Amino acid sequence: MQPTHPAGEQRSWAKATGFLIAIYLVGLAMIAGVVLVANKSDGGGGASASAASGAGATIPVTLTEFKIEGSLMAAPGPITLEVTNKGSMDHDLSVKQLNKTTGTFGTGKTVKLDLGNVPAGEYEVTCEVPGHKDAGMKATLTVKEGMDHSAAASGSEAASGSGEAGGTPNYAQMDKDMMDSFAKFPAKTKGEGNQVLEPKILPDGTKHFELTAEITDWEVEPGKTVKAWTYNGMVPAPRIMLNVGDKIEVVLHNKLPVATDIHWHGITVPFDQDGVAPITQKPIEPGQDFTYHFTVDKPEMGMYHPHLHGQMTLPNGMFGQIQVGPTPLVTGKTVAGVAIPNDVKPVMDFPMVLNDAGVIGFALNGKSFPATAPIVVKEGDWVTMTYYNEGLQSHPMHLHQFPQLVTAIDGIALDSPYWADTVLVAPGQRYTVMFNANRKGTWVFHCHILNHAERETGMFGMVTAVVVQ
Ligand SMILES: [Cu+2]
Repeated sequence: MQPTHPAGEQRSWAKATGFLIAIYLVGLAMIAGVVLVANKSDGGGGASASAASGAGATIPVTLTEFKIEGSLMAAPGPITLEVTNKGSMDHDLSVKQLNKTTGTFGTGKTVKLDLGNVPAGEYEVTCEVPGHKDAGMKATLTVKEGMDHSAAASGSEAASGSGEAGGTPNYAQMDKDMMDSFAKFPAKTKGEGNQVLEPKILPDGTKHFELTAEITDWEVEPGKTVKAWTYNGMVPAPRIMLNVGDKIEVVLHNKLPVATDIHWHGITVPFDQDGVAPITQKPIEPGQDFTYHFTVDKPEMGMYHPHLHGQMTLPNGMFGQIQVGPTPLVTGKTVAGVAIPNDVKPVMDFPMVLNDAGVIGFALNGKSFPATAPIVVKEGDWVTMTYYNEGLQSHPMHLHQFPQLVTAIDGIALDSPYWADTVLVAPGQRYTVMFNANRKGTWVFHCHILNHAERETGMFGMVTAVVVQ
């Protein structure tokens, strides 16, 4: 027997629920009211609270990676910016000349920024999260007699025509932009990261490496050159490839404007070489040199980067690969019914360094699609590769059609390797995989968090392809 509820009981339940929701909404409205009043009263810079009410412009502004969009023009008088973060990371909106900022806020949120009574003039509008302004998050607010922002076509870069700041997307334009973005791949680009760093061999056999930390121009994709924070002027930094038993020294020249250090992430080193200022060493001040020296005595897949100011320096480009011994490989084994031949000889062994923030933004090996390098092989070839996630987010890396055999995690070879078509790599992790490119075609290879790979103006960021000839 099924227990049944009389219809009347259900209705009263619905009524009660409706009542509770109503109370909840009233509560929310009250809280929102309090917040608005609080915002008005903390104006600080001489704007009168009453000026913000009544006539005056309210301009919708959208923040994304890395753009500020909106019709940034108005007549002199009270101006409020209604700022929405449509990006995938935290941003702020600041008008420094007016001493106003929203403060940092997260994805999906809208914050009202009351600029007060604004006289005629041009005002720079920026995101002050380190690196974001340089990456493109700046625009100009034009305040001029006779200006009406609602009548103006576009403020900064609403040129994509998608109506990001309100209105209907231009779908035909989106289709065209998408096709255009594919057509540009692979784009010719200046600068190549991950180049192997050759050591000088000292008389006692020590391998001597030199690294210079400095800010240099870096082309992330054609048309987007940023002030990257680099080792030896490249993103990712030079690869340091070692044999088990190597004794090494690495001299770091600090030409950055801040103190730094180098942490050998995933590499076994003595305490005073771990590169964690001020715990294991003194910070390396601007203009100073420091020499690390240690012996590597087992196979490891590591990466190196500053520990000091890591949240700024890593996203801006300071990361590289350091490897001891050969890349883990599985041969002569059957995994989930698939036999791996005894004589597998990968034609390619490459690092795929992931990044998602700072001036570099969403990128594979320091480049954003269409400037990412395709992996070009012949039908039947085996490939090994290792993901190094130096970013701030996890990335599910999806290779079309060719299952990836995960052979090692964080450089530790697995007793039970496994197949996956999407490999989730968290920040700080390294996943080593191998795959058999056994069918011809141009197979797409991308992060499957879709806004890391695509935006309304087409493909970008963490996308490349395996081209099998
Ligand atoms: Cu991603």
